[in-house]
Amino acid sequence: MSVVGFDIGNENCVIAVAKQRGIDVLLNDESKRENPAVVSFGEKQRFIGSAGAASATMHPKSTISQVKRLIGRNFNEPAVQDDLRMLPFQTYEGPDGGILIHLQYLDEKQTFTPVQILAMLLAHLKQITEKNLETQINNCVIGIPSYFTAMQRRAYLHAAEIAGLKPLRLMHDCTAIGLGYGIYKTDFSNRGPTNVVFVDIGHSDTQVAVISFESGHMKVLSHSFDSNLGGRDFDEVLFRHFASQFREQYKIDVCSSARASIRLRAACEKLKKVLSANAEAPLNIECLMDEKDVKGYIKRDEFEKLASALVERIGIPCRKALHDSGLTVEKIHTVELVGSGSRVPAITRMLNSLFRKEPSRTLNASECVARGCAVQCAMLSPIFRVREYEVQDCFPFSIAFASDEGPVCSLADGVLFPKGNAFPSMKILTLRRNDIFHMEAFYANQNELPSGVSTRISSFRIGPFRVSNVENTRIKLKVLLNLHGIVSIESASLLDDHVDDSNVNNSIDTHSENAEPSNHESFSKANGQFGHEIRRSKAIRRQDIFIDENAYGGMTQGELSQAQDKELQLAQQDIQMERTKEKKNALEAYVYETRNKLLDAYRSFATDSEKEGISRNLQQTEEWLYEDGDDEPEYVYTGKLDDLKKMVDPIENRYKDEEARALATRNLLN
Ligand code: ATP
Ligand code: K
Ligand code: MG
Repeated sequence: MSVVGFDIGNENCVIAVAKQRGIDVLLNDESKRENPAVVSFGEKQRFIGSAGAASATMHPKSTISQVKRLIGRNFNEPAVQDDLRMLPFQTYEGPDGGILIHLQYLDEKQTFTPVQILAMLLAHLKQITEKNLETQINNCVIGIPSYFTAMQRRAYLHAAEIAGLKPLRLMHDCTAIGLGYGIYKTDFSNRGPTNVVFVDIGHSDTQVAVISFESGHMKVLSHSFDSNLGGRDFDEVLFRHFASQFREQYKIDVCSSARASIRLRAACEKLKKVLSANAEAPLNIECLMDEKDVKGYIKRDEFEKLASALVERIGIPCRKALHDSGLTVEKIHTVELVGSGSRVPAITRMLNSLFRKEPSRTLNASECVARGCAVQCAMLSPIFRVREYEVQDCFPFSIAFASDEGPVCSLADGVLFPKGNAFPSMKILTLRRNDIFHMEAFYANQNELPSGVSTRISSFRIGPFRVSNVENTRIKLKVLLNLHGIVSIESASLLDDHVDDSNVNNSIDTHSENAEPSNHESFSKANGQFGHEIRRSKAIRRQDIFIDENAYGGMTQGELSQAQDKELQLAQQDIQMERTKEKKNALEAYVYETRNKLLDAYRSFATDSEKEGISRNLQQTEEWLYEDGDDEPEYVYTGKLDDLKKMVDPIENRYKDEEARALATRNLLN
């Protein structure tokens, strides 16, 4: 069984695996540790990861990147529209309000959901992992932003299922980072907890968490974020700067050309990276537009001025995380800076003055999420022994429940899990109802969510059931905020107080019920707490009630298996094309090899006319490969190879016979 952690970034994905001696980050076919989050549809096959990034400029309209921004979101959200404007592929609103990606592939107009694209990416990462480990994998832990809603989390689970993966946990990125940080560290003070702020600045977002460490235990005190602020925004500042400069200087409007925009954006990203290490940097792009070569130049000071508002904005989630943790700056021991977007030096300076200490970079900035996820996977895997370590995460949004009769919880506005609630967590809701009823789970506070995101989670139909005496009957709901951060009603039961004691049997639950809503904070403790305060020990008859959940924006089983079939079909096409390429290469190699042998090994075993005939055929095949035979089905290449072999094999056989004879003679002499 495998123990794998995946970091799915908006720009880069990282794979980490746990081995007995520690955590390894896997290399892909190009020997890179980072896999671009890109799926590119070429002429006849898909290119994913590094290969996808390489084919992006060739097929801009059928190259899908930044799918993390789109997954589990609605087409009409303003933030989604902002993203779509910058992405070169075509999108439409789906019938459920989601996003559909349209592109031309294999001579057809094809439609994919972001879930399907993410599944392709995950399947690619799975393939790299399996090749490296030389075994099949299923179990994994996948990092997600803490600000993901239930709809986004479910979308990840669906994508994983389509890709043939089974996430044991979707883990908040910063929690994974904290785990990787805490589990190996042995020098925590034993005079109280060590409080660390983690700041992860990625491609499109910034996440902050305050985590308190003690030996054998970590507790996330707060999560906060800006879901629209990352490295790409710094690129955009440079892009706008140079686009306007080139408009004046060269009279070109870069924004009017998709290709030129992609190239200038890519050049600006490079420029930004150069500025992280140098005080100034040049920009040169040949033939950017209208056959014009462009030149530019910028100093780091000037870039920092252009980007100063962005740098300031990073301070906002930092202050919020600190505030929500209930700690003051003096109580923070360390600030750990991760995510490749954090390499801009001005960010370090801002954090230094905000937290009044130099941020540390003791973690591997681009690998720490995947590494932490691999550690978590090892902890959750039954075959792996990991030291005892408790991870307590907290959930960043308030979750409420309402029924057809209004809010159901005793807390304000129906909130059952207030913001900051530790999870996984099980809570009990007790209601009085006499017939089938509906419940709705939703995020209680729109302001806690990224702006414009829907607050809907799920609706539930509970029943039918029959109650004769409402006074004596309660409906008990077990509500679970699970390990993935998805809330659901796990079970509903009807409890009837008026039962004769002599009727006690298996279906009777003799524990008393706590006041509503009762708290069972952490998963491990949930089971033990039930019988704790027995106030009245009365026989209660229990009957399970059917729950029908309708998850907002989820996929049906039918849609899932359809997507699985489609993915299989696409994967087979890719494999077929790879095989065809191999066969073509084999033919080409045979031509060269045989030509050399004719001059060398075969020289004295073929007649002149045989040599001539074969040479002519080799020549023809070579020319054909470069012209008409450049793009043929597999059987054509294998057919040609067989034909050539038929001519060459007799000579090869004579040569081999002679070799064998010579060897036998040598052996005889020795
Ligand atoms: P996210 O976490 O937002 O989903 P991600 O994990 O893919 O995205 P990272 O790989 O952490 O993101 O960071 C990518 C960003 O880091 C890009 O915007 C890239 O330009 C930026 N970056 C990489 N190297 C440097 C550097 N040397 N200086 C400045 N920025 C850099
Ligand atoms: K990453
Ligand atoms: Mg990241």
